[in-house]
Amino acid sequence: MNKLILTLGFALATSSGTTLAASHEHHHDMTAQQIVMESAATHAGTGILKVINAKSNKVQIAHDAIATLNWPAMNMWFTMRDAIPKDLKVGDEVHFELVQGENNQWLIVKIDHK
Ligand SMILES: [Cu+2]
Repeated sequence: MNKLILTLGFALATSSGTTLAASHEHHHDMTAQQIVMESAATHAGTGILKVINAKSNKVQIAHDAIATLNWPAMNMWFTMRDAIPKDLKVGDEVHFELVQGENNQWLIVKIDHK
């Protein structure tokens, strides 16, 4: 969560009223807490692990509906930000957390047994 820490650091550094970069001016009236919430944008989901592809570090999950994303239940591939936990196996019920990474790709940043 380096990005999160950097963003929060930026908010604290700029809240003292010194120079504010033009590209960040829309954050000017936000509290540090609001900036953290916006930049985190983590979505939680649950589902069943269908396929594990260790080589590409991807998993396919039959996920339940994710209300915060307006997603219906579906079968979907996700890239793991970190290594796939070794204790997970196909058929397991899982809960996970998603963030949108670069190239708008959805990354699982946390996954565990439900
Ligand atoms: Cu989906």
